[in-house]
Amino acid sequence: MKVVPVWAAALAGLVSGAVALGVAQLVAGFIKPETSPVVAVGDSAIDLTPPPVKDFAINTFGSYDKTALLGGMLVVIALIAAGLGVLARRRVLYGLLGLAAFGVVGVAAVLTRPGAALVDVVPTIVGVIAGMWVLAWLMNRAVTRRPSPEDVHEQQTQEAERPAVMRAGDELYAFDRRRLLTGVATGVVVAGVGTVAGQVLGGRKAVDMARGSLALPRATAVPLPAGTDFHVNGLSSFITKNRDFYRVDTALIVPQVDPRAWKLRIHGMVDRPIELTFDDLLRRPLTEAYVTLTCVSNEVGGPYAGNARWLGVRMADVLREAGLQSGADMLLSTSDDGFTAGTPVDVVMDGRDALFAFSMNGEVLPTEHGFPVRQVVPGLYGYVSATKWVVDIKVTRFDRDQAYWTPRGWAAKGPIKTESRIDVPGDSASLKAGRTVIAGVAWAQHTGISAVEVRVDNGPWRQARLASVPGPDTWRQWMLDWDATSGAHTIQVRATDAAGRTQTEQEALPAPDGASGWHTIGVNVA
Ligand SMILES: Nc1nc2c(c(=O)[nH]1)N[C@H]1C(S)=C(S)[C@@H](COP(=O)(O)O)O[C@H]1N2
Ligand SMILES: [Mo]
Repeated sequence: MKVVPVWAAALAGLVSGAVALGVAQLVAGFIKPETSPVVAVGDSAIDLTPPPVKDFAINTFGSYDKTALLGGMLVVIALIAAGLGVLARRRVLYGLLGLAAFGVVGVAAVLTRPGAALVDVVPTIVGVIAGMWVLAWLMNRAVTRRPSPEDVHEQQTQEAERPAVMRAGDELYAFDRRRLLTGVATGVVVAGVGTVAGQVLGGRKAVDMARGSLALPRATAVPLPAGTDFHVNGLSSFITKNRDFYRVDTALIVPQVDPRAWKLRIHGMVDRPIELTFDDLLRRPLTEAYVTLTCVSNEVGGPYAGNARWLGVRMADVLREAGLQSGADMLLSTSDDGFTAGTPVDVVMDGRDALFAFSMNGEVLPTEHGFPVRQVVPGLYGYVSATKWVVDIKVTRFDRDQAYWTPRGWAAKGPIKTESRIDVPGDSASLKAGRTVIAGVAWAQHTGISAVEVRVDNGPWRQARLASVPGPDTWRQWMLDWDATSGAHTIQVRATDAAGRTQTEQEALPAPDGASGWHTIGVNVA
């Protein structure tokens, strides 16, 4: 096979890898999308990220970084596949063994995913077999046999004066570029069709359609008081649009949960275990509430907070029906994709608007925010409460069970810390001297914000004006006029909650239980 140039062998390896993934994707489409080896390996990579690599882990949850993770994985896979092609140039068997080893990694990843079944390995195995076959086929196509030595010998003896086509020691085979390239083209088509068809079969379309055709029950419209929004340019609007709402989760691909198949099981330390269908949920008394979600991995001044109007069923109503047994202090909720959160029972039962929500800002819950049903609990960081695609609740105890982030170095309980953020001006902004506006949002969910103060260059604290709020569970806009004088300035903000506690100056990083400190920015006034 040495007559095959290195580039051609690498190309054959690359295409074999692509066919393996494409075929796996196609078969995964028939079973379920999470059984795709790429997704399983990526999800495992996310779950296995060691706690010390906190920064990486935190960023990995954001949706943008998932694209980066997938892209990075594909580049690595492409390099390995090309390498295996080059290896196959020595002996095809080496390349085939390499692909098989690849398959073993994929199978291991698939089998260790939460809720994995043996059948889930089928996409990986079929894909790898297809890839191996294509590699052997392409390497075979890459060469044509020159006339055999016998032919040559005959020719030589018959026509000794004619130059020999081949002399002893010469290659028996020649590289056949055209046949290889037509084979490569076929492989590319198979890989592409497999990937696309797998995606379509994967149910994304089906769930999107089910989502689109859902009629929401009429909302018990909660009137929003006037004046929740100052409409200042650059200031976070009181309601965060669904498409602008931050997204944080461990799911590499957004779980596709068909509402017609969805069930919520409530079991564990309850008198009467319950199973609810989506229709059951819609028929119950509904509650609508404005709640600001906050991520524990949000740094002071960071973007991982958003406010929406949620419609759903009070968790407490359903749990009371199941009958909570004494001694239970934790609700261990599980998502369709295996993520878990541990929520304190007393918080959910104390009368606040803790919801099984199916609507966000008047729309059916977007798929990436947990369709068909997610939890929303005012006052708790998302990682201990806001389970998206929720399917199971085990009523249990904190000393018996652990949720996803606890063994990864985050606190078991996660009450939200009072925080305030300066939205305008932006950090390191250049301003013109004169009258300008400093504005932002502050939150202390389920307690409420009663004051926000701002100071410039360590001067006296000045009271900011507060926008109105519908209740204690949302963030609150604040603003202050400022006569900017030329030079460099530092601006700081601090909030006081309705219980009279002023936000701590003590700086803390997000891990293990949320960032704290005063948001501080610098500006330049010309
Ligand atoms: N299934 C699932 N639900 C989840 C998570 C997750 O990783 N998986 N992350 C939680 C975290 S850490 C946060 S902050 C919120 C974010 O909700 P959002 O993406 O709708 O903003 O979802 C929570 N629910
Ligand atoms: Mo979070």
